[in-house]
Amino acid sequence: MKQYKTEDVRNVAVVSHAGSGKTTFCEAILFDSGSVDRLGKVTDGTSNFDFEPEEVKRGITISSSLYMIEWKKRKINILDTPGDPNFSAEVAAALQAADIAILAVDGVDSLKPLTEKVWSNIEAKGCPRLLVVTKMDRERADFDRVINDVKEALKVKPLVLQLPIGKEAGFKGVVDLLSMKALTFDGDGKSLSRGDIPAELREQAQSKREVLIEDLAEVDDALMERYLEGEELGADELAGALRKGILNKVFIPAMICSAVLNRGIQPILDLIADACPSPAEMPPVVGRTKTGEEITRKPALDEPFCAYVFKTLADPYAGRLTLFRIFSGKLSPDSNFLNASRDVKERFGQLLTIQGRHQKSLDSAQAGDIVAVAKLKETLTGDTLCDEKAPLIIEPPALPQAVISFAIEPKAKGDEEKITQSLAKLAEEDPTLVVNRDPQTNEFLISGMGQVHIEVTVEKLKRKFGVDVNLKTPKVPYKETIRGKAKVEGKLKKQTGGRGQFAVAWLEVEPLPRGEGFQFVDKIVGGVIPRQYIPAVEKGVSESMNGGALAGYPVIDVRVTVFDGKYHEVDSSEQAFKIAASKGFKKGVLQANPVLLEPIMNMEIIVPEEFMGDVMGDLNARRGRISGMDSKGGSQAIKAQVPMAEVLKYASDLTSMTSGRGIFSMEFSHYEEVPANISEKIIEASGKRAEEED
Ligand SMILES: Nc1nc2c(ncn2[C@@H]2O[C@H](COP(=O)(O)OP(=O)(O)OP(=O)(O)O)[C@@H](O)[C@H]2O)c(=O)[nH]1
Ligand SMILES: [Mg+2]
Repeated sequence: MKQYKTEDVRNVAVVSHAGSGKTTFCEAILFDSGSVDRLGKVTDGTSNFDFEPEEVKRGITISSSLYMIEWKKRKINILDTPGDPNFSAEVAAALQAADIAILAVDGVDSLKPLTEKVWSNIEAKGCPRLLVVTKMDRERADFDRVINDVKEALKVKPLVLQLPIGKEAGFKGVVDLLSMKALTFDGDGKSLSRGDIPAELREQAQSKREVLIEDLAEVDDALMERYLEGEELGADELAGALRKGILNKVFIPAMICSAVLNRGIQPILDLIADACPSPAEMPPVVGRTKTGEEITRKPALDEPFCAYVFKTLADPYAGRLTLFRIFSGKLSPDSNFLNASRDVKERFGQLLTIQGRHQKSLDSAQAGDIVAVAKLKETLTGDTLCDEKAPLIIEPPALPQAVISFAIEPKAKGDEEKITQSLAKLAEEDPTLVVNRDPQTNEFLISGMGQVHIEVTVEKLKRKFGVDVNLKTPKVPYKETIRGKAKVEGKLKKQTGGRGQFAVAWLEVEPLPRGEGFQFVDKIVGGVIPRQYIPAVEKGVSESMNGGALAGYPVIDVRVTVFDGKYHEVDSSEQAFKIAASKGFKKGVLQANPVLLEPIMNMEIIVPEEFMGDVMGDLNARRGRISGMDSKGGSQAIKAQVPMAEVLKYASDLTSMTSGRGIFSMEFSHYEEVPANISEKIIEASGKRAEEED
């Protein structure tokens, strides 16, 4: 394959909220650039980006896809990302590989709460960005409204480069305000004609151009001076100001298109090729040495090789495919390198370029490019690959916290092992998938970013690995503790022929502050319990803490003091003291006012204002305590603490409450007492309440 210079590469990630038209826009790019012969559609399964069966079935993007095209002799790597918040980690990962973010906003729906979330990802990355207003052919598509919303909600300055020609279904093309020409598209949209601006748009175009020129002049003091003196600025000067303004993020250039009709795509490609920065113009990548010192690598060929792995594909047959962005140096096939994040050496086989679901082999790759290799052994997403002699680690973006958990069990007995292995494979390509066994409930749990994430995981388990599983709401890991103190005698006395068993341990049980766990205090004096039996007493207590006296849940936050006891020369043993202590502890807990504790979660919920009342009322009904509210451009962020037992299915409940427009995040905060009426039901249901015995 042709080798491109770093200066001739452009890396763009198309990002936005769900369904804004990102994939369709990317399809039109493939078609216009001649990479494919037919315009791919997400609606009929012919998409070159959304090709996984789980994506086709739902008509949404789940996994980001890469496709390389050529436009004006430039190599443009396009990363199409999912908009669904279930897969938001894919967006952050794609932005790590890209230099330019294209925010695709639906011309009808404009911004949504989620667009702001995505925008904060772009801001965190700090890269140049473009605004593409999509679906201009739809009824009530309104470019001006989107521009105003972007200005207000995202606090950036849109740079309007175009005007639409024709409305809705009659959207024919655009007025290019820089060249003051009308660009119209015919037939399949590939043929573009340049002509005069239609008479009815001339006046509007003129006034918009004036604003545009002034905005561009602001990029450069010298240019501004000449502009203010009334001088005419040349096309080259304006183009230079546009490049500089994009690179320095002075504004966000705004363009329009209809991807379904394939209108307006080519001018956007021109802007990417002509005015957007190449990797060579990007600041050096920052990493750290093993000892934490900061080091940088310039995007140049004479720097040591370094690359960041932003994506892993795990195919059960073809094996692992590792996608990475090269930040410095160059690379040839069959070379060795260091995975600095894991401190292991790996060997590259064949270098590959990714074209949607297909791959092509590459002779070499260099700074600025996005490529892949197959069958690396140790390397996973988020790792840094580098020259052995010049190691550095690039910090991966923080992964979002899982918000939903399910207990998972095989439909067929004996598939447990296969489930564990297959889930581990899936977690390789999806770092937001968390798989673990709850030590308390002994359930096998999968946790993720939402209902859809978990459902997709289950479908992939079946499709890729042939394992069928059932999902169940997980059990809440309740705990038990005590509120009062008690002094009790733990006693074992058995005289049934032969050698007897005898031990007495007097214990004091008392509560500890929340989160302190377990303390054991030995206050035995005068050898009333011989030294060698004290560890057995502690063991007897700690083992019986695993199943409390109320409902069989683990007991936490207690101090147990052994302060007196009795023993027998012949009949006492370690075992006897262990049993005596265990009986004593259970009795002590029952006498010390035992209570049930439940996990409380910290939640942040973001919803459009219109759903505020419903969501707040619902939180109250779930015993939630609202701790803060913050309004951000049409949406409300609510912070609350809610018992875990009440939000096990919150992801799907919020979706139905807000027609899918709400998002939330949740993490464990602390344990708290369960209110008495609820506690009584849980204890009843457990059937494990202990009776006091002697
Ligand atoms: N009328 C019209 N519909 C469009 C256009 N672009 C996309 N659509 C439709 O909008 C819907 C969503 O399009 P996608 O391209 O899948 O949107 P997306 O942003 O990639 O969606 P996610 O990846 O799931 O976030 C589909 O039904 C498309 O056919 C357009 O330019 N005009
Ligand atoms: Mg998509």
